[in-house]
Parts: sequence; structure tokens; C-alpha cells
Amino acid sequence: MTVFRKAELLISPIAADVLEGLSEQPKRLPPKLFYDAEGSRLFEEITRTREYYPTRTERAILQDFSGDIVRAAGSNLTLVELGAGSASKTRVLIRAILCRQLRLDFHPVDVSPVALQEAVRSLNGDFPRLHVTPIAADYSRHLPELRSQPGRKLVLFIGSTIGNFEPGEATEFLGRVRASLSTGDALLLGFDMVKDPRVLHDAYNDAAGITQRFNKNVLARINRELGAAFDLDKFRHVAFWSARKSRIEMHLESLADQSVSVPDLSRTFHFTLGERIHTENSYKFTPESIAGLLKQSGLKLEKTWSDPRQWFSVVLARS
Ligand code: AVJ
Repeated sequence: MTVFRKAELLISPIAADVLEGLSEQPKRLPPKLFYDAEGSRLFEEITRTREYYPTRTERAILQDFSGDIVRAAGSNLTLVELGAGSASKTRVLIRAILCRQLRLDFHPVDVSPVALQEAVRSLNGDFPRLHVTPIAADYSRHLPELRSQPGRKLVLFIGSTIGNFEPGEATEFLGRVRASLSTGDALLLGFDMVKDPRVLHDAYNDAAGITQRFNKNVLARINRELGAAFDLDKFRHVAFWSARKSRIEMHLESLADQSVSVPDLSRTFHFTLGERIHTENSYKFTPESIAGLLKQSGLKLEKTWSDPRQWFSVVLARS
């Protein structure tokens, strides 16, 4: 046991995911690998591009309807956010909740301790009646024990992160979240909606090339953390809309026949010209697919808020 623990500490936490994904056919790398410090910074930069509409659209919905959302969630709330990141959109809800109660406990859950530290620091300075207790955890693997929390919980899973899950995984995950809710608790979800394919395409192919850098950063990260020798110029960013699968797919396409050694895995991976590594799916939803997903997960859809163009939806659900 002790020996295993020591061995685990020596290799990077991304080693197993990289080995598994690059050994598969077709090759793939899970999207959570995007978010090291550099990747989190690049994602923030994406959200400021003209083409990437989801973040600003969801923020506008939260701003326009925060009072309504918080009222629907109920009184005496404790806030939990899964995949909180920098929690920048959450401020709007925190402000609205603190208009209705004297004190608020907030538990941001995220894999990135750096992002959590940033969230705690900036929120504590701005809201004296807010009490932040960060939880560094991979919530996709095990949800933190929250049942024992006093008060009524409002669990946030916003930002359309649910779009990264395969449909079956989304149902399974929401089913687990549902099981962690007590009577009266509520779940607030963000969904990016199906829309004009050109708008979708451009959001993942911004003219400034930030999304391309974000996608390629996963290779740079494997270079940094596993001593690999990926030449970023020998891969091309590919992102396209699949109407049939209702998702944006992101890939990295090899521009040459090449072998890349990954010393920390004691492995060399071969890439043929044109071969792709599948790095992300970003599913887009319709009112019908949202209703179906919630029903399958055992959740009751209570209320939906959207922007005037209906590009994004924020949904309140209960068990
Ligand atoms: C953070 C998963 C919502 O799918 O739009 C942005 C990630 N990928 N540009 C998304 C992402 C490429 C983003 N999510």
C-alpha cells in the first residue's frame, strides 16, 4: 500500500488519462486535461472573444433574472458550485441571495486549487457576509458529502459544462447529483442551445486563434508534465458542428507521419498524416433534449430562463 502511494506521487496525475486516451483507436484526450493554469487562463481569454457567446449570454441571463432565480430556489440557502473555476458568474447570484438573507455559506468545488484560491480571495474581499469553504475535488469522480449541510442547498452546475459529458454519462452524473439532494434543495443548470451552425462554428474557430491555442495547450501540457516532445506546429486545430450528433467536436490533426515519445510513460505514440486526437465534445441542447435528460435523471424541471435569442438556457430542477 505504502509503496503504491509513493509511486503515485512520483508521476503526474494526468499520466493515466494520457496513456489510456492515446492508446485508444481513434486517439482521444479527455477535456478536463485542458485546465492547467495556462489552459484556465486561455479559457478565460476565449470567453472574451467576439465569437464565443456562451459565457456572456449566460451571465446576462443570470443578471437579468437573479432575483427571480433565487426566489424560485427558496429561502435560507447554502450555495454549492460544481466546477466553480473562478466563480465569476456566481457573484451575481451571491449578491441576489445576500439581499434575502444575512449570511451565506458557499462551497465551490473544483479540480484546480489555483482557481479555487482565486475565487476565495476575490469573493471574501467583496462580500463580508459570505463564508467560503472551497473543496478541491474531481466532482465527476466523487461528489463531496453535502447531504449533512444545514439549510436548503442550491447546487450550481452552470457554464454548460454538462455539454462535455456523453449523453449516458450526463444522465448518470445528474442522477448522482440528484441523490445528493435533500427535500427542498434545488439544482441550477446551464445549457448551450442548438442554433445557426455558423454561429456555433465561429464560437470554436475564433479569428484570433485563442481556441486553437487552448486546444493545442493539452499537448504543451503533456510536454511540460510528462516530458513529451510534441511539436505544436505539426498539429492543426479542427472544430466542427455535427448536426446529427448535436455537438461541436474538437480534434488535433497530425500534419505529418510522426512518432512522439512520452518519456514519463515510457511510450512512443505514432501519428499518421491526417490522424486526429479527439479532444472535446460540446453538446448543444433543445428544450426537448433538456426535458428528456432531466426526466431520465429523475429530476423535475421547475423553471427555465433564457436570453431573447434563446441561445442559452438556465434551468432550475428538483429531485
Ligand atoms: C467550458 C465546456 C463550456 O464547451 O464551450 C470553449 C469549453 N472549448 N472552447 C465549451 C470550450 C472550446 C467550453 N465549456
